[in-house]
Formats: sequence, C-alpha cells, structure tokens
Amino acid sequence: MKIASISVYQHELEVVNGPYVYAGGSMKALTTSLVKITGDNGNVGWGETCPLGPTYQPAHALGALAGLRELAPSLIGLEALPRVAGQKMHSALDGHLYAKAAIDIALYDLMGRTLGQPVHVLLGGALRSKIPSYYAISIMSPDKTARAVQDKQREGYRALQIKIGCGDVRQDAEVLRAAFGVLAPGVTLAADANRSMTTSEIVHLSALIPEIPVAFEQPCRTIQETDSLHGRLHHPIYLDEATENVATVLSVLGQGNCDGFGMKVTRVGGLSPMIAVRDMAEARRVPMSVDDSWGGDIIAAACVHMGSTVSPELFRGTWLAAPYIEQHYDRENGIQIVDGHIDVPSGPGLGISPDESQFGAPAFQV
Ligand code: 0XW
Ligand code: MG
Repeated sequence: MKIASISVYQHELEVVNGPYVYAGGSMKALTTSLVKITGDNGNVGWGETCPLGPTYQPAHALGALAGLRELAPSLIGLEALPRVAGQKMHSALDGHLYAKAAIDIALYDLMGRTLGQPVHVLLGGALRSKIPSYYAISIMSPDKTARAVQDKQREGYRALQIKIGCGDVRQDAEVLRAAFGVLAPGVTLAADANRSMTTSEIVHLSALIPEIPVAFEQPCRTIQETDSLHGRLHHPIYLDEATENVATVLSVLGQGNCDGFGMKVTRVGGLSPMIAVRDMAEARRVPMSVDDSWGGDIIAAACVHMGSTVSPELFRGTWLAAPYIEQHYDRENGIQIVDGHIDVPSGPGLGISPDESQFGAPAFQV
C-alpha cells in the first residue's frame, strides 16, 4: 500500500477546567496539528502533535505545521510503512521529531486499519486491556493542593504528579507536605518542576522533605545538571523534557543516573522510536510513563496503545489532556479516563474515527 495523499489540519484546543499552570506558564488554549494520510487502497490513518505552547520543549505549533509542510511532499508514492517513511523523513528534514511523530502515528493507524489489527498488536501486543492514568495537579497553594489530591484519589487515580517550581523552595516543600499529608496508601507521588529549578534549589528542597517518598521529575534543565545531583538527594530523579531522542535515552540509561522517565511519544519522533525507548528502559528496569505534551483523542490513543505494551510493574501511567478538552474528536470511541484508568482501544488502527468536520479546512494538502 502506498501513500496517496496527506492532509494537515490545525485545530484550537481551549483549556477547559483550566488554566493548566506549570513552571513554564499558564495555558489557556493550545493549537494541535492533525495529519490525515490516505493510502492508495482508500484507507485512512490519523496522527497528531500538540506542543504545550512554545516553551515547554523546543517545539511549537507553527513549527509543527512548517515541518509537516516540508516533509509531506517527499512521502507521496512511498510504501505506507513507518520505517520506510521514517528514513525518507530523516533524509528530507533534520530534527523536528515532534512533527515527524504525527506522520509516524498516522502510518501505524493506517497500517492497523489495513491489516484489521489494533495498533498495540503492531507494537508487540497489549499486556492488559486497561491501563492506569495519572493526574498532574497545577501549581497552587498547599491547601488547594491537598484538596486536589483528595479529589483525584476519590476519582480513582493511583498516581499523582504535583507541579512545583513556583520560585520559592519553602513553598514547594509546603505544597508537597500538604499533598503527602492526605496521600492514600498505595498512591504514588511525583513532583515535576519542568526544568525550572537550579541544582541548589532541588538540593535544598530534598533536604527540607527527606521523609516524603516523592520522585523529582525533570527538576533542572539539562542532563548535566541532573547528573550532578546523583548521590546528593534523598529522592529519586525522573527525566522528562531532557530526553529529546532515543540516543539520549540510551546514554542516560547507560550512565545509570536516571531513576525513571516521563516519556512523550511525539518528543522522540513517534511510536517507532518509542518501541526502542520502551525496550531499553525495560532492560534496565527503569519505570516510565507514556504520554504526550497535549492533544486530543488521536495522540491519546497512540499513547494508550503504546502504554498498554509496557511491563505493568514498570509503567507509571498515561497522562491525558482529555480532562481539559471540551469534546472528543470521536464522540463514540473517544479516549476517556474512568476511575483513574483508561480502556485500551480494541478497534483496528488507533480505534479512533475523528469527525473531521470539527477541524475545518486543511492547512495544506498534498
Ligand atoms: C503532565 N504532562 C504529561 C502534561 C504536560 O504536557 C506536562 C507534562 C509533564 O509531565 O511535564
Ligand atoms: Mg513531566
């Protein structure tokens, strides 16, 4: 089957129940890029990439569109296979993995629909039919944080991420004490600074709360900074934004300075490279989440299919933007969190059939 045409849409996602507040800013609306690939057999596959604004990572909505506009023409007529298209994409445009990811995901969807198999089968097979989610609690006061922790535990979440990096280490400590003070047995806690803290700040924070079993997620900006923390904290360190590609994941696993990952499918280039990340992390028994920066049902489904293939004992969960998005692309099969867990789609491909009338006219088509 060959790639017959590619259409790219941009769609505004208002942040409902927001704003979403993290150290990098307060998000009220985000622009997602949706890719529709049509095969010469008439089947269609969808992909998506939605940066969390222009500062969470070196990625932004206009960059995704520009990258896709650069890439798409070179893919027409190619075998509609992720490996074949991936090689072509890397020869047509350097970097821009978050744009390439949308193509990769759409090809897995198209392949699955053509073979009549769900994407998780193409990734090696789901290890369970339902996976845990986790909830990210925005930066807020200690009291509001405690109430949010109690609310989310009542909703069934077994893993919680608290956003820190408010600029005052003592306030961050108070927030984490308040969260831990109401944490139910068996619920895990991560504190995510989203690269905002210095090494001295995280050393001070760790020293203030040695009794709290919390993992620090991406406290500092670079791997060199987090490497320098090794052996200086009372707490494990998870890497997220700094693991920008498979080679970096390989390197940090080899060095042994990483206690876990917050992995984003689009950051490393899509489902194809995520297979390598999954298998390397498993080889070193390093836990990982499988989610993405933002986006609707299409990227959500891709993350859930991939997350279902991660060893359960090493899986930190899949975060979804769904609680902040008004409507599903697929109103019947949209990806939902129920009791803190997500059903793995069983339909062919991603299992999502978007109502594309929501997206308006394509930004471009080839
Ligand atoms: C909580 N997330 C998965 C959603 C936002 O994109 C940020 C991200 C994180 O872990 O930093
Ligand atoms: Mg993170």
